[in-house]
Amino acid sequence: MTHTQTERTLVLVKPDGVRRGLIGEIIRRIEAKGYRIAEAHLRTADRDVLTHHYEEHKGKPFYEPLVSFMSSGPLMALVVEGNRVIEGFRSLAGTTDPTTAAPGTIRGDLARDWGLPVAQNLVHGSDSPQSAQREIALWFPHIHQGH
Ligand code: RTP
Ligand code: MG
Repeated sequence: MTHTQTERTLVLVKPDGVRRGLIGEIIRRIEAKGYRIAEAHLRTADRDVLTHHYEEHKGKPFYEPLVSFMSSGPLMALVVEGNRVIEGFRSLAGTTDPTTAAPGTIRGDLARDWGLPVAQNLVHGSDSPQSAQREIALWFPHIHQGH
């Protein structure tokens, strides 16, 4: 396999991950995979940043519970760098629903259930290069992305 592509993605350790003391375990898995933490910032997100972050979900039934959950305590925002890390981190995280996320993934191993009314699934990862660029600019506005 010769296809290599160094990328950056935006990862959030969501408030459930911070509350449960899993920042270290999640970063350990990211680093063990060979990715590099390029930026890190612990903060409680306000509704303004979350409105922009989740604009694709506006109007969906889980939108308001999602914004409330995501602003319920500190979260850890990370810029993670590595070979094809956008797709790779999504794979490391597992599918959205922790119940069916594969064992070996962050959500499959560590997240417990849907945590109704909204999935409390420990992490977020950008889903495309366009999302990654937009989300890194949103969470780390001082970074120059060079394109
Ligand atoms: P994320 O954006 O957080 O990385 O997760 P994702 O791509 O796997 O899932 P997405 O469809 O983008 O949904 C964003 C987050 O909203 C919550 N959610 N709850 N039906 C539900 O109750 C529901 N659907 C989505 C989850 O926290 C999900 O990660
Ligand atoms: Mg998503």
